[in-house]
Amino acid sequence: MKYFDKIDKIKYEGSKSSNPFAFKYYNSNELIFGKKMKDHLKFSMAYWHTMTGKGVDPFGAETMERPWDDEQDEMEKAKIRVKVAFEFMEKLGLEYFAFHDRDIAPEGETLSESNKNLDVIVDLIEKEMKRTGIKLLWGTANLFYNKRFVNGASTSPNADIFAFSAAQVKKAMEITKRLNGAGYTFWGGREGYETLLNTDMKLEQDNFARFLKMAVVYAKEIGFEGQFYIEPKPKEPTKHQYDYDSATVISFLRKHGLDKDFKLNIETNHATLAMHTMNHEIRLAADNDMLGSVDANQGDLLLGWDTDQFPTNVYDTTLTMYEVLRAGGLKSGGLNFDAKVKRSSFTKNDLLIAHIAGMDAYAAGLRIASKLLEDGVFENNLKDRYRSYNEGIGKQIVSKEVGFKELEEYVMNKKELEKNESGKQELLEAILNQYIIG
Ligand code: XUL
Ligand code: CO
Repeated sequence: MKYFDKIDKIKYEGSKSSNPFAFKYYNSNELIFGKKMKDHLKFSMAYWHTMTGKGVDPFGAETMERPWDDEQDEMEKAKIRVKVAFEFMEKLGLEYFAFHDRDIAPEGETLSESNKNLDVIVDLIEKEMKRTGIKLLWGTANLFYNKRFVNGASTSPNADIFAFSAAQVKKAMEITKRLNGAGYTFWGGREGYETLLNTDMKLEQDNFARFLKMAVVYAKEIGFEGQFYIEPKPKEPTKHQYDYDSATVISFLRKHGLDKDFKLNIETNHATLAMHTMNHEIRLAADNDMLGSVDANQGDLLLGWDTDQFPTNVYDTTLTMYEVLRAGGLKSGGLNFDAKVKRSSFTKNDLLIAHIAGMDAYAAGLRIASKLLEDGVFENNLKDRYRSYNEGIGKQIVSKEVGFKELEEYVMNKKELEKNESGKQELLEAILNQYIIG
């Protein structure tokens, strides 16, 4: 049975189109810097929000109309969802997807039962991937939903939970490898704490590093060559998440000698919860050679929690794509819509429309960002602003030829220092507007 057969495959109709089921800006094969738009953007569907998200919030029950979920048996439901997922991705021309183990198959009473369920569903997914050519961007394990993870997974004070988590990740890595996943993501889930009154933070963080090392060792053992990612998030579900932001994760990985084995999967709403902009987070990762992938969504700046909305803010998508292009693109990564439709957007067609809106916003952002880069708008300004480091004393500082004594000597009897110049922020913001509005 097909669930989206009343709507044709979504096509590009251009910015004048009023068809809600058409792309206005995303023209998949259009070349930008000699590369197809779709290969710059590598859009991915998040199985958890799109296939299993039901619209519950702390105040209310499910709202989503998902006719394919009418089946009562959990395994049957999981099988139907595979078909729906691929029908949906084909309709939109989404070439990638991402999942947690528990999104695709129900959890059994034992790990062995859960693994058997997974094997059945992975068979089906594998067939659909062959049929459609759709690829797995990354896999992951859900180490936060079940009550056993109440005190964390690899950072739980209970070693049995550490063991269970390891076994669960082992299987999730195996199925990711089997499905040729380009990556495997570790999002902290409940790896964090509420109060130091009951927490041995050092042991918990060291255990987290031990866990990641075991994953690296096991990947080598099974020949999994996908990229490992860590996804920073500052808070929620715990007050102090250990993977707070890019800077925290990078220093943690370096401390434990894991920085060559991981890159970052940076999520827009997590960046803003950490009081950073998304472009800051990406720039920091890229400057440290750790930009991996992007969880594309947006938060609501008036709310203090992770709303995971579809990205429609073109200002933000422009600056995100600017950083991605500036960093030379996403290699193994892509733009994964870790985004859910609003609780009140409950029809199945809202799912299509939300993805179209997100894809269009990113396509528009990509186009604008490529022009900004091509015209050297910000890059030329940077060159000019920092030019004092290309000659004279600045050059000597950069090439480590001078220390405090030489610098003292340089300024000691100088009556006038080189004049400071305007940072031109408003001018640059106005130019950015010109590029966005056209
Ligand atoms: C949670 C979140 C996760 C990860 C995968 O905020 O972003 O969905 O992306 O576990
Ligand atoms: Co995410």
